[in-house]
Amino acid sequence: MSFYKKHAPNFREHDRELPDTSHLEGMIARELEKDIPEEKWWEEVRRGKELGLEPADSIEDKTVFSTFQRGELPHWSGINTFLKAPYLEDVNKVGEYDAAIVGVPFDIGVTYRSGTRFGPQAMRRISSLYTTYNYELGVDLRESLALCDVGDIFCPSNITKAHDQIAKGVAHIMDQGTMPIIMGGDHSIGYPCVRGVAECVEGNVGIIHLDRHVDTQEKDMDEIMHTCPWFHATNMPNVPPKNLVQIGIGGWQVPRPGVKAGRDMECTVMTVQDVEKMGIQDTIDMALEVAWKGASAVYLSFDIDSVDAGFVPGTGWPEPGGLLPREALAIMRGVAAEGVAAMEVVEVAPPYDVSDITALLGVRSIVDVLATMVKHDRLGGKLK
Ligand SMILES: [Mn+2]
Repeated sequence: MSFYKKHAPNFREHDRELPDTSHLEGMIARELEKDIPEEKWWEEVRRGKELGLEPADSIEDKTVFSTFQRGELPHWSGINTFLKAPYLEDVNKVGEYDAAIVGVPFDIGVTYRSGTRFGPQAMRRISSLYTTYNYELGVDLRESLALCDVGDIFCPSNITKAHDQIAKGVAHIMDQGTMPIIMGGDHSIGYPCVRGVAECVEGNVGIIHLDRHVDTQEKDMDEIMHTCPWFHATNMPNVPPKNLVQIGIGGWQVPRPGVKAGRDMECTVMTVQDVEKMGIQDTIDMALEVAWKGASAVYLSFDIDSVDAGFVPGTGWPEPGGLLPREALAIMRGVAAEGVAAMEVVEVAPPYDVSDITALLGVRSIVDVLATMVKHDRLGGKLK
């Protein structure tokens, strides 16, 4: 008897009717792709040839080639804005876009490892690894979202002055009706970012905050460090602490002064074990209920260290036992489906990163939130 027959002695056991696979996300998503337009892609290709010249004669496939690269391809080369979105040098025109990426290269609010000042550039660089299309969601950001990169906020080495610059920059973007996507920077920037957002919102702002650390103490070593943003943010009249939800908190790096302040503020805290017990959907539902209660906007703050240290070596206070990347992403997508006014990704510190994996997760959180908001009609419409 030949070997393969020993391996499968009765092939007819598998000769049954095939199972129905049409309900699989994988199958549904494959169908979704056919309804996505590709106009903007071809526009980009045309622009590439116009500005970057027709390719050399020996190039056989002349459809996507230009002599000088002006578009997405090749992924490894080119000038890296976030996702190769247009660089908007004139910020007076930011209102023409649905969402604006803004870097906040600031890290003098750290209490251990520095390096998050390089976070925005690392995320921009590795964002070139991604296409603009997401399989499961069936969304192509290039086709459905006017996205720009406004570059970085000019941050001086003074916490108060830098915070004022950040609040002014974020408020400028919000004020033009554009969603700010903030790439930090250390977590002290959460305070000025929310300040900028809260200035532009009529009504209350809730905060959904993924972190291992509470970040709710008033001062740390006499300054408003990255352990302090929510104490100050929730002192603003339209940012009630009762609308602050913290997810992923726990472990051995939570300062007791912050816990004490959080107790007084009556914010909501969920540990990793809470998330595990409740499951992702109940976590999302509870977070949304609390953050949106009486609020007219929600701010999303993703501290990359909310994720287990094994996945995010490039951060200032890595801690084992955090969320899995897919849990953090699923929670953020669930939050984004209801719409968020602005989002920050903080504490990506490239000097300690390995193979860009920390920066890559930071990028992923942004594109997932953007695509989810597009999918649920919470964002978009300015694309011309
Ligand atoms: Mn943290």
